[in-house]
Amino acid sequence: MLKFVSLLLALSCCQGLQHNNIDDYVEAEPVFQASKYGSLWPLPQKVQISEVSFKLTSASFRIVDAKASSAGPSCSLLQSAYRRYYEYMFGSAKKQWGSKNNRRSDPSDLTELQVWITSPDSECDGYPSVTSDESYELTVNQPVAVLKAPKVWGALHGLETFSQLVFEDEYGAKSINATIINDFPRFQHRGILLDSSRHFLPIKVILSNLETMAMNKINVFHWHIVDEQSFPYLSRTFPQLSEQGAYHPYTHVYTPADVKMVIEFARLRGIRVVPEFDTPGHTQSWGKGQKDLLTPCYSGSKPSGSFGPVNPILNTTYDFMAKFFTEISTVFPDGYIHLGGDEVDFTCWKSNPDIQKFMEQQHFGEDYSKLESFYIQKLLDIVASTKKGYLVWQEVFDNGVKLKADTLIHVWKGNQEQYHNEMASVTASGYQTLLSTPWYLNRISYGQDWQGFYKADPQDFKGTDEQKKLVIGGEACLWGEYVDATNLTPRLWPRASAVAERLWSAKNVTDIDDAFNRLSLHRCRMVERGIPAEPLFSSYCPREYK
Ligand code: CP6
Repeated sequence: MLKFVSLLLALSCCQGLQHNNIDDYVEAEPVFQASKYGSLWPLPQKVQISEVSFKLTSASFRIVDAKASSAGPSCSLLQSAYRRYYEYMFGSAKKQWGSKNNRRSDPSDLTELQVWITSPDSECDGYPSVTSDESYELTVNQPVAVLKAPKVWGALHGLETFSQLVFEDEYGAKSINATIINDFPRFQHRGILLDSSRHFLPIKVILSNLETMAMNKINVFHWHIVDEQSFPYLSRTFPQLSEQGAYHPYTHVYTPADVKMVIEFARLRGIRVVPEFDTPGHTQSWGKGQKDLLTPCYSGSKPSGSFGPVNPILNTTYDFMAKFFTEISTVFPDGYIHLGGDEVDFTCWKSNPDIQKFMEQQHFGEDYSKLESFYIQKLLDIVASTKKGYLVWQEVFDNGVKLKADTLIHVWKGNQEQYHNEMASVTASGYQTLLSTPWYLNRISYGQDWQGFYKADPQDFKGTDEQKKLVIGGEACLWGEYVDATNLTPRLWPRASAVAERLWSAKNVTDIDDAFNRLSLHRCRMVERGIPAEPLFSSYCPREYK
């Protein structure tokens, strides 16, 4: 077996050797070769790495505000990020951090990273949004390294990149090469969906995955918080929803304080929290705590005792939704709410005589997708009145619901040809869109499936440049039927990292061998940072036995 190539050789080039791919795993001989980009992930837009290197020591190195920065010591978002990244680079060396004396240093050491927020409004106390400026410029040189960013959001990404440039030489000393990086995301919406309904996800699992999202420059946590199986969201307005609908009314719920904590933890890492409250389907758990919300199904002329989707023909349904989404719009600060609208099963609606009568009155004929649209349209009006934008699953568009022009259509269905067609027709209608179909991480198989995730490109469909611009990004989905706290993290990472690079880096970053080499190191770094990310292939990490 070939030896792991030392990170010191990160600058040597890498032609000729290739790792083995999925098709020859039987005789696979793992070969690791250093990328000239070291362990950078996702790859920045423009990178120049020189062969000149500097040493960093925990005793002498500091991350500080640049004098001209518009964010000073009062910006706790940045101050806590400095501490976080200092600890990632040097371990939790509490003694060194903050002690001004004992700063012995070699003249060739790099002693400072100055963080300079250049725009007058740093947005330090704000929330990230779909239009946030996430760009940054990083210059590592003597005597100091400088990280320039218009807003704190770019600075957070730049700190992560800086920490990825630091490597250990063969004696364990920290080093960094002189480097110039100019970076910004290819897509504004780079998300991960987690599902806390099929299995309850403890807060600490959610937080640790937000931390990992930041390491991958993922900026949206799509929180599929409730579904058929359980309703863990504790609503102040309707507490009976989780009292009756959660797996457990006290232990398996997200209290208002929990939700606040998730949102603030995410904000400090430049991550938006977009909640999904999926209706009218996927709502069995809602029915337990809210009488008459769901449609009673009939067996012949009698109610069967079971219930179907939300009952779209009662005024009480819309009164409930108005109150419920008014609460949601104040609890979640993001500009968008995901309203679901997927996979509505019409069987129960069809069986119910009151619904049949309503269908006749409305001249819907036998087309129950018209009834679904009737419901969704009323729901969209309710949510629009809370001043929020909304995302919906593709069925809502497919059914021809009249949508506000700024609605985001989330494409999740079909094979490659089908989702390409869907992206083409959604954008031809002028809507912005978001892709998930190729990134269902809940699907697992033997081998390096990350390569398939890596190769999918959200703009690879037939359409004009105008249409391509309407693609705002994508999301990796980890549906929860077979996932709970025991297996969530290794199932998500580093597979979601493949999606992260596709959504951040330039379109022409497609070298799968270079990606393998960088991703192997990035995965080892996640492991060193305490994240149990699964291996890509036969290999070992440089410091795994420490
Ligand atoms: N739950 C909800 C799900 C899925 C969807 N919506 C889903 C469908 C197919 C697969 C995985 C998940 N579990 N509410 C579809 C958007 Cl393969």
